Amino acid sequence: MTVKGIPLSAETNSAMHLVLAIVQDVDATSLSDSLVLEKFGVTRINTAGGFLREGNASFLIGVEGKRLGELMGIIRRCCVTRTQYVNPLPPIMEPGEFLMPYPVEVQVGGAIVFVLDVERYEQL
Ligand code: 2BA
Repeated sequence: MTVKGIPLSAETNSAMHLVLAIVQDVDATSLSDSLVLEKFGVTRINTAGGFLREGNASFLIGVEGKRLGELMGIIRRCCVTRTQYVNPLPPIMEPGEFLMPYPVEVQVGGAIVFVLDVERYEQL
């Protein structure tokens, strides 16, 4: 049985995955466009990284196991590793002390990807 072309058998449902991909803001539009073009169902959420505290984007993508490789290829192609410089938070200083903070190099991306097994998926 299918609903809008989505197989509902328990067997096929167990092959569904939810991919959570956290990507840099600059890559988000190209990733989103590519996924829609290739007919992946995708939800984009504006998020922020805990370390850099900069905006990034998180994608929720429900995908059948057989398209997982294709999906990972698109994410890999669209999301680029970049170097950023961060000014570390200065330590608490005593009066009269002076510290020149040096920026620290941090590599960000291409993407942080979590692949979760989906127990049940329905489009109601
Ligand atoms: P942020 O937390 O802003 O981290 C940005 C980059 O800073 C990270 O890049 C990593 O290179 C570095 N970084 C993060 N925490 C660090 C720490 N405690 N000490 C030193 N360097 C640190 P990515 O690893 O590519 O991560 C990019 C973004 O993906 C992260 O942004 C965060 O939003 C998310 N992320 C990464 N790992 C995660 C995880 N295990 N769970 C949930 N979200 C994660």
